[in-house]
Parts: sequence; C-alpha cells; structure tokens
Amino acid sequence: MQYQRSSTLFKAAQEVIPGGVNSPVRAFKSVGGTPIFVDSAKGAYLFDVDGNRLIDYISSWGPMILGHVYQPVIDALTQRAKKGTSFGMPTALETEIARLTIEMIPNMDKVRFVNSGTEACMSAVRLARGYTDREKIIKFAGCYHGHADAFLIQAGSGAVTFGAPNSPGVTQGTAKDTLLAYYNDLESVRTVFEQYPEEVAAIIIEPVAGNMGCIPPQEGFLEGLRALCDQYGALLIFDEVMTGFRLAPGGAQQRLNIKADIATYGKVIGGGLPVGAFAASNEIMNHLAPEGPVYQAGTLSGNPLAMAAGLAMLTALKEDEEMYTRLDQKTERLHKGMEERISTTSLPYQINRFGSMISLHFTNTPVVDFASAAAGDNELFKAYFHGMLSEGIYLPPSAYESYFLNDALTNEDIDFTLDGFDRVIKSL
Ligand code: KE4
Repeated sequence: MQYQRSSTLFKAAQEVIPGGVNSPVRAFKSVGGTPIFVDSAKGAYLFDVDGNRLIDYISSWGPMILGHVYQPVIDALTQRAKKGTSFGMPTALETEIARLTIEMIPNMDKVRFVNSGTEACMSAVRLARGYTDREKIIKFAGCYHGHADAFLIQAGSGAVTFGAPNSPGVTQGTAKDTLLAYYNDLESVRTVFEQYPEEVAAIIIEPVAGNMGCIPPQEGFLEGLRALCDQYGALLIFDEVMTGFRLAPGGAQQRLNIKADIATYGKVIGGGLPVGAFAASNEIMNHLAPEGPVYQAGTLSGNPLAMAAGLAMLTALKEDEEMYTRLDQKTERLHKGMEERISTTSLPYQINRFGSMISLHFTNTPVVDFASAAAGDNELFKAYFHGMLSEGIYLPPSAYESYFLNDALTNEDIDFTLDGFDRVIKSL
C-alpha cells in the first residue's frame, strides 16, 4: 500500500491546521507515520485518497455502528436539508428524538441535546454541582470525558497518548476540584469520599472504559459506586458517550442493570453528525435553564440536520434489536480468532472485550485499570498497528483506544482481518 497522496495532503494541512488535524489522535503521533486521509466510505470499508480500501475498526470512533453511508440516515439528512439547515428555534423533530431517546434509555425523564460528548459531560458536571451545591467531582485515571478543563486530569485517550496527563492551560483552581480514583478500585473511591465527605457533587465514569483500550468493570465495582454515591449524597454520572446505544439500546445502564443519576451520550446518538446529550430525572433536569438556575446553551444544539440523522439512527437501532446480538457475535468471532492465533506465539498479550468493544494489549498482566493499560509494550503496538494497516485493516492509532465494530462487517471481513492478524503477529 502507498500513501503518497495522504502524505502530500498532510503536509498541506499542517500549514493551516495545528498538527494538520482537528483532533490530535488522528495525527498518528503515538504510532508514528503519516495519517491516512480518507476520501469516502461505504459499509465497513474506508477508501483513502490513495485508492486503498481499508476495513474500518474505528467506525468514526463509534458513531457508524451500522456502517458508513447507512441509507436511512442519508435519506433523512437529504430530505431535511431541503427544509433549511438551522433556525435557532425549536422544531418538532427535537421532541421526536428526545421522546425516542427517553424511551430507549432506562431510568431517565428528560434529555438535553448539545453538540459533542465533551459538551454533554461538561454540562452534566455543572448540573450535578448546581443540583447538589457541591464543588468536587471524582473521575478515574485513564477515563476520558472530553477536553473540558475539569477532565484533563490524567485523562485517557489522546491526552494519555501524548504522555501529558495534566494538560497545560488547566488551572490549579480547576484541578483542585477534580479528585482522582482508580478504575476497578472501590477502595480508592471510598478513600476520596472519606476525605471529602460532604464536598463531592458527583462521580463521573465510563461504565465500560474505552479510553484505556476496553476495560470492563469488575464484579461489584459499579454497584459499589452506586452505594457510595447514595451514602455520601453524590450523583453518579455514567459517561455513555461510547457505550450509549452501542452495548444495548439502553446502553450500559440496561446492559449492566445499574441506575445512573445522569447519563451522557454522543457518537451513535448523532448518526455521524455532531450531537451530544445528557439525560436525568425530572427532579435533576428541572434545575437546568431555562427551567432552573443551572445555565447551559448552544446555538446549534438540536440542529435539525443532526437531529434528523440521529433520529434515523436511533429508529433503526430500536427496530432491529437483533443488531446487538449480531454485533456481539462478530466481536466474539474476532476475539476468539485473535486469541487462537496469538496464543501460539511468545508475544505478551491481553485481549479485553465487552459487547462490541475490544482491545489488544501487549502485556501479560491483566489490564484492569490505567496503570496496567500503560504497562503495555507500545513499541510492539506501533509495529502491530502499521502491520495491520499494511494488511488493509484500519485500527485505532493508539494503544489507549477500544476498537469499534460496526454491523456492516461480514464474517468474511472478520476472517480477512484474522488472516492479516496472523501474518502480522508472526512478524512481530
Ligand atoms: P467528543 O467531545 O469527542 O464528541 O466526546 C468526548 C468523549 C466523552 N466521553 C467518552 C467516553 C469518549 O470516548 C469521548 C471521545 N472519544 C474519543 C475516542 N476515544 C474521540 C476521538 C477523538 O478525540 O478524536
């Protein structure tokens, strides 16, 4: 495979866009080499500007769960665009997608739409602080909730990849209100609460972590968080930007049968357009402006094009619950095939999987939190990433990311991937 045109385009981009990208992880900094510029996509395939076809295991970092150019979404967008693209006024469409969202996710009464997962998580934290009249939040090392200041404290995803866990520009004033605990370590959370018994507004967590690679919650961990929040009067915020509408129609709350007080969404809910959302009970949501005192706003929040795409996506997911079983089965096929092949080598490895989220870590230590994820051999990962790319398989360009499978993947695609995987691991 050659990437001449990507390389030319990357040089041009770097002249006018910082790092040549609009989101750092796309720049391949942690795996080296030139980022791939995409020309188009269809189903499970990406077509880059050099004419290479790549099997897509990122699905735009989650949104394209039904594959690229999913016709009902395209049709909804095309139709809606003819009526105007933005008004800054309420539309019935927003009520329709809000009603469907509340129907699909358990335990929530109202939802507010915003434009990104970051905005959803940032707003959820402000709402929790306003509702509880407390200032501190607990987050987990390695979890990523977007790039709002309060979260860039040992963030996962891009920030960790860059090895700059505390981003410059985040003030000490902000950092002091974000307390750190460790994933799958309930004791570390209890210790924080004992230190600040009446100051914690909320815990925010990825119920299944996807920004340290995929890390499932261990038995009793989330239940323990629920109990600690109830004991200390803090809210439990599930950041379901990744897991929402991916692990089940009702996301991790449904799949894990745990009730959050506030849940945030992104990615899938927008069908590929910029949408974030956060949802909670009437009691909590009625604290939000214009109903209540907690301010939050957005010019393009509830944008009709984004709502049309999101509504078409959620409608398709609600009407085809079998999709979740198919997606889990495809991910299991990939997992088992990888396991069969890599277990015959002397490579250190762990494969973590939950639903259609999966990740490979080059370490012999179980990956259960950020520290164990960070212990993976990144040099091996880089060689693995580029080996798979040369086989026509596009994986997340970071060891701290989950793969995101989509329903357009066929068993033949999975088997093609496994053949490539076999050649690559034997070359490492
Ligand atoms: P956005 O602001 O990127 O829409 O969402 C932030 C966010 C919040 N919560 C979770 C659990 C997330 O995974 C994300 C964003 N995910 C990353 C990929 N791990 C987005 C990719 C990127 O930064 O370009």
